[in-house]
Order: sequence, then C-alpha cells, then structure tokens
Amino acid sequence: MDNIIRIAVQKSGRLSDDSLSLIKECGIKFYNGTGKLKSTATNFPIEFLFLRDDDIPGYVADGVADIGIVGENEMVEKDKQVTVVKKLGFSKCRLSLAIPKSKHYQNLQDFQGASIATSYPKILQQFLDKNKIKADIHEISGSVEIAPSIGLADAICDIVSSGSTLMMNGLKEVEEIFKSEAVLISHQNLSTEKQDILERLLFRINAVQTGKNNKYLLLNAPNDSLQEIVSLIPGMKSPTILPLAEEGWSSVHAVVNEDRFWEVIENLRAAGAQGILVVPIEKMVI
Ligand code: PRT
Ligand code: ZN
Repeated sequence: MDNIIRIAVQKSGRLSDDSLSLIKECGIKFYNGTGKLKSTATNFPIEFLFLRDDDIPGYVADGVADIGIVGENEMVEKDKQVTVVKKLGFSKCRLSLAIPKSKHYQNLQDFQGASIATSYPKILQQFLDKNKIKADIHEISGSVEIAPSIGLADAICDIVSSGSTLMMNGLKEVEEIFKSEAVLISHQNLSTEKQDILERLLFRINAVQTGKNNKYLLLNAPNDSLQEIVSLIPGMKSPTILPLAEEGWSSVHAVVNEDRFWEVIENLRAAGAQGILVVPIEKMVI
C-alpha cells in the first residue's frame, strides 16, 4: 500500500512515551490501547506497529515498516541497511566502559586481555579494534551491571544515563565509547508516494522541534532605549514594535532561541527593558 506510511515505534519502554508524544504534537490522532500491536491514524496516512526496540531496525530494513523510531545504539548494533532521516533529540544516553570502583584506572590499555560483559558486542568490538585492544567480550542480554560482582567479567560496557545504576553496583565509568539519542530511520527504497508522506511528517516534526527550541518574547521598552534593546534581540527577522498607550514606551515582540535565552534576557534588562514575558511556542514554521 503506497498511500500510507508504516512506522515502527517501541511498544513499551524508554522510547515509547517520547515517540508517541512527538507524533501527537504533529497533530496526528490515533488510538494505542494497551496490548495493541497495530493502529492507524484517523487524520494522517500513517499506520503504527508497536514493537520491541531490538526488532525495529530489522523491520525497517526489510520494508515491513517504512520508517521507525529507535535509539542510535540499537540501530548501530543491529547493523541493518537503513537510512537515518533525523535525530530526534530525546532518549539521550551514552555507551560506556565501567570497572569496579575499587580498581585503579590508568588508560584504555587497562582493558588489554580483560573480559567485558555487554549487550552491545558489535559497537564494543569496533571500539576495541579501533584502539587496538584485545579483550574478551561476553555478550549478555540484561543486568549487565552485576557481571563484575558475580565474577562473570572484569568490566562492563553498558548504557549510562544518570550514572546511578553504575554507582549502585559499585562501578565507575571510565570511557565513553558511543553517544546515542532517538533517531527517525527509514527503509532505503521508499516509493515516491511514501517519500512524500515522510516529507509531510518531517515538515511537522521540524515545526514542533523548532518551536521547542525557541521562545516568544514580549517586553516593554522606553523609546529612548529602543534601538539598543532591538539590537540585543537575535530574532527570526526584525522584531515587531508596537506603541504602548503610555507615552514614550513601546512593546517589543520577538522570537529568541533557547540556547542564548538567559544571556539575552540579562542584557535586555540591563538596557532598560521591563515587563518581560516569555511564552512557549507550540509550532514554528520557518
Ligand atoms: O522491551 P524493549 O526491548 O523494547 O526495550 P529495552 O528494555 O531493550 O530498552 P529500553 O526501553 O530500556 O531503552 C530503549 C532505548 O532508550 C535504549 O536503546 C537507549 O537508546 C535509550 N536509553 C536512554 C536507555 C537509557 N537512557 C538507560 N538509562 N536505555 C537503557 N538505559 C538503562 C541502562 O541499560 C542501565 O541499566 O538504564 C540504566 C542506566 O541508567 P542510569 O540513569 O542509572 O545511568
Ligand atoms: Zn530492547
């Protein structure tokens, strides 16, 4: 069926909520009751497959699903033929090497001849090869962090986010080997019709993401500082300036990028801006 695109998303886990929120923020309506494996949107030509994240790269490579949302770690580890369409900015984490806290760590050479437990043997092997380290990889599918304490391995290579799992298991992170976030992937040969639907979806995702990265700023400025205040605002284009009812004052409206946000506010205040309001932007098309 070329008039609909099929997306694979994680059924339940760390990626599910953010994946589905993103789709909803794109204005796409669908029902995903518990236990459902498939669902079709009511107002956009998209069908959902709810799967384990491990299966998503394979389904997309085989064309069972046209696109999918998965962690880069899983995508690289599975090593399937898929295209990365877009980084999505959520489920950020890293894959790191960790050793018992009590052990002294000098450098990567400490892993020479060591045994390392991991669920990511491919990514780890590539890293070790690149650094000319010969180590013994033990592939295990879960609870990797207990491997050193039960004598299964000298070290582990696992996903780290806050670091608290490592700490609770008496381990310390010594080398980060891979950075990951959720990505939108696609089948390598989408039909023109499906490619068009993907473009429409991407247009919406970009609008949602750009909106999140920017804030709408409103402030009052005395007219004699107006020029300086306007020069401090790095806007999309030039800001909107409206006269206030009070003589000698203007209202300035502009869009400011979140990265520079506090710095801009501080400078504006110093230049005499008052009544500064910051409003979230739901969607932004540039
Ligand atoms: O059932 P299914 O196979 O679908 O899910 P899963 O259990 O294999 O994966 P899931 O839901 O745990 O994670 C999905 C994806 O989320 C991963 O592939 C990563 O891309 C991303 N992600 C982000 C994480 C984490 N953060 C994370 N903290 N995946 C796993 N963890 C685990 C990690 O394995 C370790 O046990 O959390 C622990 C470490 O967390 P901190 O915060 O204590 O450091
Ligand atoms: Zn999984």
